[in-house]
Amino acid sequence: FKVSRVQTSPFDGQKPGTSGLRKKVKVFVQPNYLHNFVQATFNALTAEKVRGATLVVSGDGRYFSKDAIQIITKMAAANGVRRVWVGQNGLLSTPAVSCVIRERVGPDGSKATGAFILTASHNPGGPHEDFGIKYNMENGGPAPEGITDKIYKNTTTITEYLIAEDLPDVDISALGVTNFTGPEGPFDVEVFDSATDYVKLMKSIFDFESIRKLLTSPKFSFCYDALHGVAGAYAKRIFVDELGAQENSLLNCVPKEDFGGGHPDPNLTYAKELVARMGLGNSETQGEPPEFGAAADGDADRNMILGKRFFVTPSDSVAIIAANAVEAIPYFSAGLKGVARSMPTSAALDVAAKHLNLKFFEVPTGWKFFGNLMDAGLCSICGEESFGTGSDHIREKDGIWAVLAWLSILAYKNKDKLQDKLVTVEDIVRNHWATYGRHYYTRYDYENVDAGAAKELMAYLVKLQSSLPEVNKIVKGVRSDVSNVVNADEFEYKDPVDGSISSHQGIRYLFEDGSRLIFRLSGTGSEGATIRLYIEQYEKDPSKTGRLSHEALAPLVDVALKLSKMQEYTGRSAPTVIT
Ligand code: VG1
Ligand code: CO
Repeated sequence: FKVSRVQTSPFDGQKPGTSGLRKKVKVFVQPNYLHNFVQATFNALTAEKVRGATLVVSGDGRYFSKDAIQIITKMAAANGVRRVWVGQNGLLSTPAVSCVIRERVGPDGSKATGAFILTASHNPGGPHEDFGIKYNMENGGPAPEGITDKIYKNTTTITEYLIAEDLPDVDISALGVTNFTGPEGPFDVEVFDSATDYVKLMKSIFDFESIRKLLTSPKFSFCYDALHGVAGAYAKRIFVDELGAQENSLLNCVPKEDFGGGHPDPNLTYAKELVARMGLGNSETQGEPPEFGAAADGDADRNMILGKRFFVTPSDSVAIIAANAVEAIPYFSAGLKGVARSMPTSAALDVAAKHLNLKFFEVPTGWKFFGNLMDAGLCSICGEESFGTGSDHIREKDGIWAVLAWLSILAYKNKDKLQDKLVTVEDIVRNHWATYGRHYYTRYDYENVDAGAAKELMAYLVKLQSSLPEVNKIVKGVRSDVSNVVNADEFEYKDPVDGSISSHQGIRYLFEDGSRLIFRLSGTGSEGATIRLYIEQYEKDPSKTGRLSHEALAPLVDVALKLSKMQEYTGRSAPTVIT
C-alpha cells in the first residue's frame, strides 16, 4: 500500500471527556472528523511510539463501528503501526480490551501497546444517536489527562493526516491474519476471538467450580441482561457454557448496532425487562422472580446487581465485595492492597476500609485515576456510584467481573448449606448494614440542560460555598431537621503516585452528621449539559437501616434543590433520571 498525506483543518469540540470523545453519529461521519481525532492521538503518542506498535481496535459494536475500524486500520498502517488486532466482528468489551492489552500474546509473540476503544458506553446507539472513541495505554487503562490534553491540543492545530487509502477493507467477521506490505515493511491485521482471553482471565480469578454449584442448584435462579450491548458476546460463554446457567436466563444477549432501540444503561429506569423479572418496579411479574439478576451497559464495563425484589446500590456493592473478597475470591486470598472510590460514591467503602484496616483513596470521577494506584500496588478493589466496579486484574471497570464477584460471595455464604434456606443477596446487604451502618444514597440527573444555565448554577454553588453561615441559613430555612454544613469545597485531587493535580472535580457540601451533597457536570454527554446531584446520608443505628431510601433522603433532597436553585436555573421541576 501507499501512504497519502491528506490536508485537513480542525473541528471544534474534540475534547475527550470523562471517558473519551462522544458525539452524535452525524458529527462523527463528517468527512475527516474521525480522521482528525485519530491522527491527533497518534501525534500525541509521538511517531516514535506509534511506529512498530501493536494496536487493538474494537468496541461495543454500535452503529458506525465497522466503518471506523476500517478507517483507523488504514490510518494505523500509514502511521507505521506494525499490526492491528480486531475482535471478531469488531466486538470487544471495554474490560476485554484492557485484558487483551495486558494478557494477549499474538501468534508471533507480539504484545499490544494500546487500543482505540469504539464506544459511547451507556449512551444509546444508531444513526441518530451516539458514537465514541477513546485511547487506552499499554497498562490497559484509559489515557491519563496529560495525554488527553495533548490530543485535544493537537485537534485544534491539525493540518494533515496520514492514510493508506488503497489498503483493502479487512473482513472482520473471519478469524485470521491478513498480511500487507507498505513502504516501511510488513503490516498485519489479525481478527481474533472476542471472548477467549477474557474468559481465561476470569477463570484465573474466580473459583468457577463453586459458582457452577450455585448456578446449577435448584435452590438458586439467575438472570442476566446485556441490554443488547457487547456483554452478550461473553454472557453465553461464561454463564451458560462454563457455569451451567440455563440458556433462558440470558436476556437481550445478542449485540445490536442500536441496542435494540434501547438505552444500554443498567439502572432501574432503563433495564426495564430485568427490573420487571426481578419483581421490582410497578410492572406485574409472572411467577417467582429469580434469586439474582444483573445487567450491563453497552460496552459491558458497568453492572447493576439485583436480588429478588431487591436493589443493591453500586456504592454498597463495592463495599460488600471489598468486605468479602479475601474469603470468597481466590484472586484476593492473600489480602487486599487497598481500596478506592470516586468522590461522589458513598462512604460505605470508607467505613469497610476502616474496619478492615485497609489503605483507602478517594479519586475524581472516571476510571483513569484508579490505574495509577493499581500500577503502584496501592489498590486492589475500586468502584463508582455509577454502576462501575472493578479490581486490579485489569485497568477498567468490569461488569461481568462484578457479577462473578457477587456470585462468588453467594456461593461462599451458601457453601455446604445449599440444601437449607438460601442466604440471599438481600440477606448479605442487610447483614452488611447491621455491621457497618447504611449509607442511604441517590443520584439525580438533569440531562440536556442548557449549557449556559448549568454553568451558572455551578458558579452560583461555588460562590455560595465560600460562606457557611449563609449556606446554613438556607439549609435551616428549608429543613430544621437536617444537620449543619460544616465544610464545603470544590474537590481537587493530587495523585499520590505522580503528583499531578486535577481540580474543579465537583462541589461538595459536607454535613455534621456525615451526610453529603455533591454537584458536578457530566463529562460524557453529547448534547447540552447534564447536572448530577449526589445525595448521601449515613445511618449507624442498626434499628434505622431498614427505611425506604427515598423517604430517608427526602429532607436532604429538599435542601439540595433549594440550595442550588435547581428549578430557577434549569427550569426543571424534576430530574430526567433518578438512580
Ligand atoms: C459517567 C459516570 C462516571 C463514569 C463515566 C464513564 O461520567 O458518572 O462515574 O466513570 O460515566 O462510564 P460523567 O462525567 O458523565 O458523570 V462509561 O460506562 O461511560 O465508560
Ligand atoms: Co460503559
